[in-house]
Amino acid sequence: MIRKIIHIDMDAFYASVEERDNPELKGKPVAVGGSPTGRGVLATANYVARKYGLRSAMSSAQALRLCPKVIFIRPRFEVYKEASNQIREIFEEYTDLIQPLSLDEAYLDVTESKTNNPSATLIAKEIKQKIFDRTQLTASAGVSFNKFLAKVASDFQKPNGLTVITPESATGFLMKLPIGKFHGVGRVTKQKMNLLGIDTGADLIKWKEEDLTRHFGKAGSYYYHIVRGEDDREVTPEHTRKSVGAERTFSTDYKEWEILLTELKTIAEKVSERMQKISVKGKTITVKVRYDDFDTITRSHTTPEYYNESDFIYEQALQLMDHTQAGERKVRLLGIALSNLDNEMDFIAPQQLKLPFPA
Ligand code: DCP
Ligand code: MG
Repeated sequence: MIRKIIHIDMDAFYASVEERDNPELKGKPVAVGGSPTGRGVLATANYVARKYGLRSAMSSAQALRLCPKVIFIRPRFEVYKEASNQIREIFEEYTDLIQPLSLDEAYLDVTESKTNNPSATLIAKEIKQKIFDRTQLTASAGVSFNKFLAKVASDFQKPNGLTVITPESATGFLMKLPIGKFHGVGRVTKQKMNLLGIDTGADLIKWKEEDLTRHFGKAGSYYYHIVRGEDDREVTPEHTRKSVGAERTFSTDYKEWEILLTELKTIAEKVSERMQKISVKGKTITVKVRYDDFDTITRSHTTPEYYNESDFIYEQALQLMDHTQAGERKVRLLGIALSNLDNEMDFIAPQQLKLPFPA
């Protein structure tokens, strides 16, 4: 069966959000990232700044040399995250098969869409329109029958583009495509390919798989298939963990306050350890108490800041214990969970958020 895959990628994402929120920036070169006086790097640059050669991951100092008029802006991740959540909600109107790659980019499998719209192209158009209506930001979309082609397509007519690659047009499209535009061919590989005389898909397709693997290892095999438009990777929705918790059922029911607090402390430590292991913090803490008659209650509290430190978890849990009847009634189970986690996009390509932004 032929699949229908859409790849959506926001245009100059961080920079576009900054322009939207500060119209004075429109038409001017804008870079989002660290300071040019420190060791800052660019997260991204708007399209005006790109004309001067400014690019993601370039040092801010170099950006300033290339474009002395560039306006530097500190990233505001909370705001980008908010926009990211908004586009995610739009995707969810069409499918549950959503695989985000970063805050601004996702694959959607709409082979069977929730709206029963048989045209992936029309869905992509609608999504772009809704994104613009709700966020005042533009996205580019690629529509095709596999992930590789959808991704290449979304990049093809940026910004605000919509490119469709059908099974009939795929070969023609790929033969003309410059080798650097093949997703997965980075700068270094591109140079190496150029030296081997591979400048376009038409050059690449002449190579035998074994020769490509000889030069490029395992990736050679990948190149062999993508230039033929072959990619059967599925859109795998990543489920985000919603909470981290721990609980203990006691061998005997306790009424003694000190014992209960000691147990609470142990549980807080366990929760903290689990959270730190997967590097998440949470804002909402919930304490669960089951009394000896199996009556079970929960008490929650939300703080403005994210945390995962054991002492703080214990402190918060302790306050919630005051709102229970633990101690007056015997307790058979105690639990603590933290939700409202800061990991909603935890699975995104790590290079996208790892860049240092000196304070
Ligand atoms: N980003 C980052 N560091 C990088 C690359 C990207 O912090 N090395 C951030 C800033 C970008 C966002 O992720 O705005 C999305 O990355 P993209 O690669 O999609 O780049 P843009 O959306 O900025 O531009 P484009 O229009 O090319 O997609
Ligand atoms: Mg983008």
